[in-house]
Amino acid sequence: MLESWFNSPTVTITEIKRDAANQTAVDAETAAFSLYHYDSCMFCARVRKAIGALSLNIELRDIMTERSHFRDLANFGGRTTVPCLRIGGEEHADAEWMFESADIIRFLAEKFGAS
Ligand SMILES: N[C@@H](CCC(=O)N[C@@H](CS)C(=O)NCC(=O)O)C(=O)O
Repeated sequence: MLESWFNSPTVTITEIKRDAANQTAVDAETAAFSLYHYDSCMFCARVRKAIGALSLNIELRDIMTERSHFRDLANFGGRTTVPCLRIGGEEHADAEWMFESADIIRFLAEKFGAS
């Protein structure tokens, strides 16, 4: 049952492979993203799976192993729930903090998935 939940997509994602030039362009865009997560969180695992399927290089920030990530999430994101996608902004205060695994997966699939 757990496996069927994990594999039940909130959106359908087709696995993406890009040529080098396109991957470099996407990498430049996702350089401004980071995913706050931890290993044993199932909601985080579902987002990590989508990130892998979309061939995205997004920095993973584990809030359990690095307490400064937990503090940043709480202080700037305003919640301590993971997963959370931090988007853009030179400073944490300027970033957008997107919560909810389904919203994050939908956002990434719409932006970087097969059109
Ligand atoms: N509906 C949320 C659920 C997220 C959730 O419950 N995350 C748990 C970890 S698996 C969490 O962060 N709990 C700690 C807290 O709520 O502060 C989603 O799909 O992202």
